[in-house]
Amino acid sequence: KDGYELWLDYPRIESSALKTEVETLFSGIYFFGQEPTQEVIRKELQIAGNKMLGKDPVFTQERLDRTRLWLGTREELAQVLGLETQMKIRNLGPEGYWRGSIDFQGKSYYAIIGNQPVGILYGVFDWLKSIQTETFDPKSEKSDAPKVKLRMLNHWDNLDRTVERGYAGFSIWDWHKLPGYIDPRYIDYARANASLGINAVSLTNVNANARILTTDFMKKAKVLADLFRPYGIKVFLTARFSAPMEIGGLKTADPLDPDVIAFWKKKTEEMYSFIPDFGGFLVKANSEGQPGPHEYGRNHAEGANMLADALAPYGGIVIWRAFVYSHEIDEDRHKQANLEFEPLDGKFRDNVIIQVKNGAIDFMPREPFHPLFGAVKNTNLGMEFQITQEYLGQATQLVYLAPMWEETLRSKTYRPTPSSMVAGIIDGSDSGQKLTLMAGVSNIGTDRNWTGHLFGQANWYAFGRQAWNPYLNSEEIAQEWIKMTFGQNPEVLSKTKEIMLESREAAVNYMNPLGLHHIMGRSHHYGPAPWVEGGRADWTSLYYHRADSLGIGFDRTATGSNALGQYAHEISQVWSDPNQIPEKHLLWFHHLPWDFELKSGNTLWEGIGLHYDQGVKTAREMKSQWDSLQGQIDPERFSHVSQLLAIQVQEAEWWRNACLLYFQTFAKRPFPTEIEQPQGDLEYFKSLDFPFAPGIRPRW
Ligand code: BDP
Repeated sequence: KDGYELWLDYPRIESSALKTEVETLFSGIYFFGQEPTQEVIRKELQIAGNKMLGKDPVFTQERLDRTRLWLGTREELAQVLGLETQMKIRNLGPEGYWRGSIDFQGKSYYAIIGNQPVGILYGVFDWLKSIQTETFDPKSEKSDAPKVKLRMLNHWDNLDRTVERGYAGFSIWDWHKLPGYIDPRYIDYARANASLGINAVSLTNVNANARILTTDFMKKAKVLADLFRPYGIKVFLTARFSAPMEIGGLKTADPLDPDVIAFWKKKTEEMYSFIPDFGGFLVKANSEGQPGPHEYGRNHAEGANMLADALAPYGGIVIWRAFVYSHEIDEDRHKQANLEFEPLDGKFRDNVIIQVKNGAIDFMPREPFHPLFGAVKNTNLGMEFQITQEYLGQATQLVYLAPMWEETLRSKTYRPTPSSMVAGIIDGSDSGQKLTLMAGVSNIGTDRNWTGHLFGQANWYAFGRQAWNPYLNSEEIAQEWIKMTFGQNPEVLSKTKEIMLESREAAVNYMNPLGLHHIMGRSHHYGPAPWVEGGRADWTSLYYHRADSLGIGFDRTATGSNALGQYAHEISQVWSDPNQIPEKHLLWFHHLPWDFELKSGNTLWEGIGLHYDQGVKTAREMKSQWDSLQGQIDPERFSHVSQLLAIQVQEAEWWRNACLLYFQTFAKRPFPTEIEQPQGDLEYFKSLDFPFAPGIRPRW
């Protein structure tokens, strides 16, 4: 087992009662409709049946006699459904499903029903999951529907197949061989996404190449869109704002220029001629050197609306990123998105959604939620999480990210209502927005196991589940994933779950405890480098930790940058006080003396030491927990994870030693006696260089 099958491995059913139930249902399957989506369901049942039961399912041609399982839409099954059930299903919306048993003419059938074929597909995947996790009960009914409209992967894949911040090999999109050659992986990718309800993908890097919008590349993208359509997945592409100049021969990309407007209209029209259900454009503009409307004295709304108008006739949308900051602005980077977007509230078209990272800096191991959530009233806001572990150990570390996302989604924003939280903004329940989005920056690549680290799969999985329902609990998601990935062994389940659930806090502890942030290696972001200085200030560690002889931390209260002022009053008031702010965010918002007293009674300096040390201890525990499972997990996956955990322990020690030795040069205090004393030579740590670290394009 090498992990290629992901969570769709469909192991043989062990429980004999369950096996009998499932065998019966697989012995007579009837499809009411014949759409392409039904065909992909048929194929999935074929795979699942063979793997779980060792035989082909029987697909029947007539709906009663030999049939046990019905698959169809609500309309197709209307005759056999009571009015109440019909209403219930109707209310689940286009992607919802219902499954349960139906008695008809003295016989009982199990039915999986959607309003649309894609709902049936989701219902089937959910049913197969219930079999894999041994929770299937033919007598009870289940219905579900996604809470977020667009559940999307953002690939940061370049056309040359390198992947920005990708740690799992190269891009799975083989642009060179497209449109002629269809890699079977494309289908397995679509199956995996559909099994989670992911219904949109942006194929290309947000640092975009205009070439993707040329006719040749549209033809390639069309092939992928055609393959993904039956799986309910729409294709989006990133649009480079300067494309009118680069591929359109224009002298400007000014969004108010008639030729520029005409260029985008024509491009969009052409796009829809190839991909009639094209999702739209994802745009990074005026950020980190990317072109945008500011070059022409226009604002984000003018830029986004111009594209939105081109897409509107076809039902397409613009996803415009709020990850904007410019080094020319002498302002705390934390504040820039709000400064640029709050004044534009209400100015964006209805088919524009602003995609906001979970935090205001950049996918740190822990960030307070982004202050844009709750700050605008009339702007659609979507969530952007990063599944790829740019700042969380890349592909050498096991860090289960769902608890981090859960923490953000459940953060109280106090706006628009006193009980609002981030989840209620992005799913529309509090914000009232109709267009809703959760995007995750993909961690997928050509590695045989897709994600580099086997446990990276759990993050892809968890992202899909939380995008479907942002209120799901990360522990339950972990449990599902473990059962689907490793089977039903209770010891494997309990130990693996424990490892996963403690992994994120461990990473925070040995990397960025107490609100420290952005102190990793320059540009590749691998390993500790709190000493990085020089060059663009907000790309250095010193800018963020501000350690000096007096103390450490970034003052973002009213005496400092006042980024805190961008949050609701309920938050800014409490967090302005270093004794009241949750300690996990302490140094994010406060510069404090080394002897500041923490809740534990330790000084800040001691607390920093204790956290780093705790992180290392947990990493070691994770490794020994895993190793105790030897013989209970197949050797290939066992050894893959075990070796990577050994690396993780070394990296945790490296983080602790390097950071503590470095911060000690300012604090000038001894390390707390309870911790393992940091070993090594600071100069040596500083000299380490990683010119070939993955995930960045070589900068010659
Ligand atoms: C940062 C990455 C950079 C991305 C940027 C973005 O370091 O490679 O281009 O985010 O989100 O996390 O645009």
